[in-house]
Amino acid sequence: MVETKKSFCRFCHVFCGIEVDVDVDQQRVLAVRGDRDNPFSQGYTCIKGRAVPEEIHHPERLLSCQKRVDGGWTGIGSGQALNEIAAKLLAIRDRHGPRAIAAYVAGGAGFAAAGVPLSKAWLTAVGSTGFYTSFTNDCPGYVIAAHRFFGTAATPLGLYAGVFDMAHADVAMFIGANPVVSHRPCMPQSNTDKQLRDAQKRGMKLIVVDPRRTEMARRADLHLQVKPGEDATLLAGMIKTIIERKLYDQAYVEQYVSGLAALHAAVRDFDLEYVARRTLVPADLVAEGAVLFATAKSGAVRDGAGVTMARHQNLNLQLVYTLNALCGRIDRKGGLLYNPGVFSPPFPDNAAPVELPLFGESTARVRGLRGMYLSPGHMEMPTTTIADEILEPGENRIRALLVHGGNPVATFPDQDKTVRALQALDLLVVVDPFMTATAKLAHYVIPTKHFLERPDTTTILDATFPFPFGQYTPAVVRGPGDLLEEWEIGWELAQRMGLPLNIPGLSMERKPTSDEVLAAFAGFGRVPLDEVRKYPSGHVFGDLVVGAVLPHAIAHPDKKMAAGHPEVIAELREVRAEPLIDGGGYEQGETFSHRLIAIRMDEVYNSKGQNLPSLQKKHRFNPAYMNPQDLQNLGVSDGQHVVIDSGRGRIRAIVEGNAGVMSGVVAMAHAWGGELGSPTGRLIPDDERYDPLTGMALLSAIPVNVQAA
Ligand SMILES: Nc1nc2c(c(=O)[nH]1)N[C@H]1C(S)=C(S)[C@@H](COP(=O)(O)OP(=O)(O)OC[C@H]3O[C@@H](n4cnc5c(=O)[nH]c(N)nc54)[C@H](O)[C@@H]3O)O[C@H]1N2
Ligand SMILES: Nc1nc2c(c(=O)[nH]1)N[C@H]1C(S)=C(S)[C@@H](COP(=O)(O)OP(=O)(O)OC[C@H]3O[C@@H](n4cnc5c(=O)[nH]c(N)nc54)[C@H](O)[C@@H]3O)O[C@H]1N2
Ligand code: SF4
Ligand SMILES: [Mo]
Repeated sequence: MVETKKSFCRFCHVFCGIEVDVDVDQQRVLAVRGDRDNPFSQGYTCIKGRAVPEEIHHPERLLSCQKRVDGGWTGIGSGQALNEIAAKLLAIRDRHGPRAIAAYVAGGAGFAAAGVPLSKAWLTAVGSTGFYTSFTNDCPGYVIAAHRFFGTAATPLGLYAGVFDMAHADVAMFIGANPVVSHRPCMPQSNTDKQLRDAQKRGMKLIVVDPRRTEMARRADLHLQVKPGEDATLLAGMIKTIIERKLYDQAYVEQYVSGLAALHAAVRDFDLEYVARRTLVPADLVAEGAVLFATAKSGAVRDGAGVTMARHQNLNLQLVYTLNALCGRIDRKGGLLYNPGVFSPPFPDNAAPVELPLFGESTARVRGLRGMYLSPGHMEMPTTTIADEILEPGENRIRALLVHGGNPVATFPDQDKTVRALQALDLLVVVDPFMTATAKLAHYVIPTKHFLERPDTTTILDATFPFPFGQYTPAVVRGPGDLLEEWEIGWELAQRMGLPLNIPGLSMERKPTSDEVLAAFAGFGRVPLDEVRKYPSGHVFGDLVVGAVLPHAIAHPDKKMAAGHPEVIAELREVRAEPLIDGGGYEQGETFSHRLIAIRMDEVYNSKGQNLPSLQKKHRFNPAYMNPQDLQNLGVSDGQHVVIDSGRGRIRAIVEGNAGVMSGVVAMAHAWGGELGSPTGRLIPDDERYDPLTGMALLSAIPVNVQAA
């Protein structure tokens, strides 16, 4: 018998509403399609979501825990695996102390409401601060920029400075973000293409800043094809134009923004001829972009990986916040708004924000890096230091690592070092449904239930939806064997190690049900979980709020957003003092031919999806997209190999000509390699060209030389 059940997709961070056809006798998922009754995604799914039946019933999906014995794998029960792991962890802690145990928790665990918090709570109970996530390998610059600009990273607007109220915007500018493919949060994230088209039909102007003429750039009113890594210069030029032509919102700035004079002094030298020579965007287009953005009645700039991963990433984000603030777009209709959420605790009227130190008390043993606070009580250590923290001898060396829903071999910089480090561990436990490149190095691999096999809520994305939206889903099918859910990893390890978890509403006396765990995490919200459960397709519980956070939610004593923060001014001057270099290099004497930029592919999510047949139809590898003229100069054509060399690593890649990629640029997705594709992580060192505050590696706009293979 076939039944159709409502749920939401958790293949990626978007959570589109889905209808799932299930053969209830066989407990098989037959098809997944968009749920038109879901008010958030309105029937939209992408090709990855529709491929979920292939993922859940994949022949290579692990259906039992795997233990490495004599170089091979033996299937064991999950209870047995956890017993053995807990005993080993206790022994390591007794011998070497709690910091010898660390956890890297990433996307695979992150899309379950209680996955990350339970693993974090377990590690805290262990007594270790060695908590790492993909965030510090992706966009830690937000924490720095928010701290400088708002005075706290715990702003009620969140690190993205609010949700884009695009439905009421007259202009949208995307810099280094490609939400049509990536569905980046707060942009808005589901059905982005249609929402953009609808807004454009209504008259909204679209500006895209990207070294590639992406599909979105092609239908933009203005495409600024910037040289990768030069965004700070471009933004400085736009800000200079807006200040000097007095196009900013003077009343708003007077009331809510400080440091305008210092900012102006720092951008004064970015005259548009200089900006054009450096960014390769013609001066008149830089001015046109500034005028178009500033003179619209409402709108926002949204940023993405192109600026959070390239050079001057903290400054880039600060300048994006600044551009929004100068034009009066934060906390204003059609701009960036506060989403009170559904499962989040409400931010009371006129409340002061939570003060939050930037750095935590815990330090890395390398490069002088420190833990950062993302929110109160939540500190993360820089992920780019994990490999060294394992390899460096001495006290507090990491000896046991839990990798929960992540794939370090595919996604960390310096792949060789990452592999060496993982091999040097006394205990590597990988929680993953597949035998990934990382899992292959583990002592234990613990597969978990598929997302359609567990109940869940939209709690983790609460404040990123385009309106306060909430959904609960029951499990759609039963999971096979004795597989655990994401939250059970932390709970079971804590229980076996005799450690209490500090989570209000959860006791260690009796194992809670999944629904009880979900209720505990929803318990502080504006809307009770039982209310949310009444709506199988999810529900919108009110609107985004205009005028909710300014000025009281700014933590600076003057209650103003700091556009002239001294560290920002200093970095702007540094940028201005940098030499103008032709080609890919940054420094005098560097002779790199290209810059390699990070892009996302439609058909995969980082390393996920590469093994699904319908997604493999598009590509079985990650092409190196290059301008056809560049390919001709190299004497190679589509499908042929090039060698890409960063000076620190080299990879072979298969080229594909694309006239939309600007000359001098190689565009590639990451997380490929092994049997399929080219691992760009091999080109990227973790100890050179990294951000000195966050340790973030240079993941985009990387100087490289390209040659025919
Ligand atoms: N389909 C799919 N979706 C994904 C993912 C995936 O792998 N596949 N990954 C997810 C993850 S983990 C993340 S963090 C998000 C990222 O989501 P986004 O932030 O939207 O990132 P991208 O889609 O890579 O778009 C970044 C754009 O920046 C451009 N770019 C690169 N370097 C520069 C630069 O120096 N300057 C400027 N101005 N632009 C530059 C690229 O050409 C690209 O078009 O996507 C998420 N969504
Ligand atoms: N060179 C380079 N490196 C990069 C980037 C780049 O652009 N260039 N981007 C960076 C960014 S933005 C990010 S976010 C990181 C991503 O880094 P990671 O999050 O480490 O990478 P993913 O490939 O998303 O890993 C997800 C893992 O979760 C597993 N998984 C899938 N479903 C489940 C589940 O239900 N439960 C569990 N437990 N696991 C599951 C998948 O099999 C996969 O192994 O990579 C970063 N690295
Ligand atoms: S964008 Fe695609 S993969 Fe992500 S939640 Fe929606 S349907 Fe699933
Ligand atoms: Mo990411």
